Amino acid sequence: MTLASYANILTRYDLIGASEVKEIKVTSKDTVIQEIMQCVIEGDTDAIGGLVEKALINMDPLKVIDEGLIKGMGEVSRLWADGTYYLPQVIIASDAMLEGIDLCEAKLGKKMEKKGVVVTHTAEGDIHDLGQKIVNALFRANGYEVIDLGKDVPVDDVVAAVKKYKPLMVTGTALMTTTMTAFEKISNQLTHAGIDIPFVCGGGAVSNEYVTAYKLGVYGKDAQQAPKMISDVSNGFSWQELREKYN
Ligand code: B12
Repeated sequence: MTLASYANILTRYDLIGASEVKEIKVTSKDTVIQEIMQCVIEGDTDAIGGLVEKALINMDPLKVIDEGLIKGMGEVSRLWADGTYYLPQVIIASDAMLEGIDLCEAKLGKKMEKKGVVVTHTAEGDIHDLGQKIVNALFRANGYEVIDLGKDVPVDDVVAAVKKYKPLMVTGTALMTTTMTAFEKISNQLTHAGIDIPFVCGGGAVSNEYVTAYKLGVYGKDAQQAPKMISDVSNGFSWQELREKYN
């Protein structure tokens, strides 16, 4: 049998059925910020670098992260949740976001003296590390040294890092109900070792109710809370006080 037409020979069948994005629900009055959000949403890794560089000429890198990159990625999560986006689109969107974050971090990182150390990780068995990467960028942007343990980090490695680096606080990100249980194990081991620092846990899988059920646990709903929380810890807040203020 001969093929009547070659028009669809390179069709991405995994994307067939993905409806066009009809309405973007995030907007900004600033044209460059709007374009950056659009780039993340469309996963445009060719254009994102130039636009972020352009924004950084006269804009605070933190504003570019908060209002452009994070908001754009938030919209991508919404489009995934309502079935408009499929995984390939989410992945290229996250590539674009991370490229932008790297540029903002490069601009911010060098000029600040470090205010203290924080250990961050994504839960054992979990490779969803976008939230952790945002948190890392915000900590660095605010002058903290980040010991980034990465993703899928064994419980014992988190505990060992806390013992080694003696951070102001430790954070965890979990996006799966099957992986978030690692947090309670970390809390138990730290408590057993007599370590009494805040363990701020976030990510789509966890909730206030879950995190506040174990010792040291403080629920981090939004990455933007992370620098505020560590600043409070620098000012002497215990994990109980942090919990009282934020949860
Ligand atoms: C992107 C994505 C992926 C990417 C991950 C890329 C990466 N490098 O992270 C890829 C394609 C690799 C992937 C793989 C899988 N995924 Co996935 N994925 C998603 C998706 C679409 C978006 C998640 C995301 O990145 N959101 C954006 C980030 C920024 O959000 P966030 O991490 O929650 O962070 C925010 C807050 O929570 C908070 N926060 C986070 N951490 C912290 C920490 C602190 C200290 C603070 C203060 C705040 C904070 O701040 C951030 C916002 O400001 C979700 C669906 C969804 N709508 O959420 C599914 C989802 C998480 N995935 C899911 C699954 C099942 C999988 C797979 C198992 C699929 C498979 N069968 O292979 C694998 C996982 C393999 C593994 N072992 O981990 C499920 C999990 C279900 C569950 N509840 O257990 C979800 C919910 C999809 C679904 N509805 O089924 N996935």
